[in-house]
Amino acid sequence: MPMANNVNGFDVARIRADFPVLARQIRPGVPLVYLDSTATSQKPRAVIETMDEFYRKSNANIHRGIHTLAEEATAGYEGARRRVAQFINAPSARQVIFTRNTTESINLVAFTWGRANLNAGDIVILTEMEHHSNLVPWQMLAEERGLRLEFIPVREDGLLDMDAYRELLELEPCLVSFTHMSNVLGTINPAREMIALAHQAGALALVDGAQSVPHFPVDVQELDADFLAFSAHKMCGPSGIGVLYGRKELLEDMPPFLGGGDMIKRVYLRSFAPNEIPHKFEAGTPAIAEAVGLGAAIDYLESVGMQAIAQHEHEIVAYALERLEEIPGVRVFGPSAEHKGGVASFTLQGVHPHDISQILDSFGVAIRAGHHCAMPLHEKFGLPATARASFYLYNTREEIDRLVEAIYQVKEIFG
Ligand code: C6P
Repeated sequence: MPMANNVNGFDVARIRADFPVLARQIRPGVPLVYLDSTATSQKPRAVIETMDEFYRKSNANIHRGIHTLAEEATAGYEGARRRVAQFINAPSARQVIFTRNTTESINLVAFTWGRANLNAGDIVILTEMEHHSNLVPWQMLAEERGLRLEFIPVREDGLLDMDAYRELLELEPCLVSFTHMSNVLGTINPAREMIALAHQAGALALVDGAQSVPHFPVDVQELDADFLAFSAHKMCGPSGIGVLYGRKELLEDMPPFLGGGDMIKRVYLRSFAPNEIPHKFEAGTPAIAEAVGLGAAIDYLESVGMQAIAQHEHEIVAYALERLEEIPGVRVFGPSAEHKGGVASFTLQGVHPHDISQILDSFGVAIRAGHHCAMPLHEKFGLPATARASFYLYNTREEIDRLVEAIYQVKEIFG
């Protein structure tokens, strides 16, 4: 088992030993420096082995069979749901819906709650720093329903303009949907305050937790969130499974999303009666082994301690900003480390981010380059793309040093 839940005793070497891929050499003598956890995290042995064991011992479909394997698979799947509920402090596991990912969770809200509740002229507030998955579903619904979308501006320093938000709330929106943490700027938005303000204005609040739930403690009751969406693959779990948390009354009133098996109570030739939550929103055979893997990922993260992870990432990003900013020609985007999670997006004068990424890869350093599915945000900063290094519990100061050395090599190659 990994280390103790103790900020001061954070033993990154021991954590790294839990992640087989981190021992990889990209080429002989060139060890991997994985700085792309915002795209997807690496997986600890505990998750890989739990899923392997599920397939070796208990694989069966859920909710359907009465044989031992079906009962074990169902217990694993529903146990994972309870584990997720505890992790985000949901009042009930019934409020945890398994989806494919954050994107599907947000689409589910837009196309069930949104279609049932929003009409021409209704206002949805988003922010300028949203990932496309919290923009496009609302644009699609706006087109269908004649909604009005408004955007909280991002200030030059990478923080949201809260005065502008207060003014937008005077328009009496129906929903405020925003990212808890930007995948480009790293900005951690004041979710609790934003939700309280939304509620005071009579609006519901959806939190895109794709980058928050994996990195620091998130408590849906403390936040008073109406909806929270996140993905397992960014939190040491497998791809193919995500979560939508919702307030019970809202979920109960919402129509189903997809139709098919498991989401029904009764089916007639011309009609059906939907199942109770959460099954109402889980049509067809779900990602069973992946749910079990997500449960193992949560066990792993909690054994390290979410607070300790947040503290470690804070130290790593502060060091990264300090080192990157000392490189002539490098410009780092987003707020100071105090308001930021483990993301450092930057440009290097005269070099396209794709070239940076490609050259860094030859030194074993994996970063992402592009618009990171946040084109409007890049446009706002007048950039087609940025290079992005992102950090998680397994990253070290030495890896930041390797990143910086590799950037100096890029500078040398480009003269
Ligand atoms: N951002 C990145 O490299 P999915 O793809 O559904 O698991 O997550 C979508 C998503 C939603 N919101 C935020 C804030 C995100 O960062 C992401 C995923 C990855 O930045 C992949 S584009």
